[in-house]
Amino acid sequence: MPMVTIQERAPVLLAIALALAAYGAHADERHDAAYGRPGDPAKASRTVAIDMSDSLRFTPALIEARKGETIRFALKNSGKVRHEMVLGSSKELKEHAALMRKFPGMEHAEPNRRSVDPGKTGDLVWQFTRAGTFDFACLQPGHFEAGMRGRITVR
Ligand SMILES: [Cu+2]
Repeated sequence: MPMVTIQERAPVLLAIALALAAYGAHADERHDAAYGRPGDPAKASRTVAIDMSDSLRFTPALIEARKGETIRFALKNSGKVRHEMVLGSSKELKEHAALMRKFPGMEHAEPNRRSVDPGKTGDLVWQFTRAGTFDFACLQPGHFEAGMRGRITVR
């Protein structure tokens, strides 16, 4: 009976582990420094409703925030496939999208990410601690590349 041994799989597992480690290092840095941190839902100063659709767009795709503000993003998936909101810099999101394309099954929970099943709703609460321009995107395979992204300007 043919069997796949752990030795045969090792290079693939190692590649995934390295990719995740590299991404994790970015993620830690980002959560503390780059654009803010996971927000306390009780401290959200306002709610921004965002629709995610199978036309692979966020509505709205441009959001403005004030430095220090905690926003509750009320996400609605009005499509028939899964969508998600992932916050990050455009460079990080691009790298992460490439990883998702390579390893489509690779979904992991992160505080800057909220996946929503078709027809469902979900919240992502974030505190924007720095001024600047940041991005968000859907990293379901192919969605980022099709233009499912948006921008947040923090003043
Ligand atoms: Cu999507």
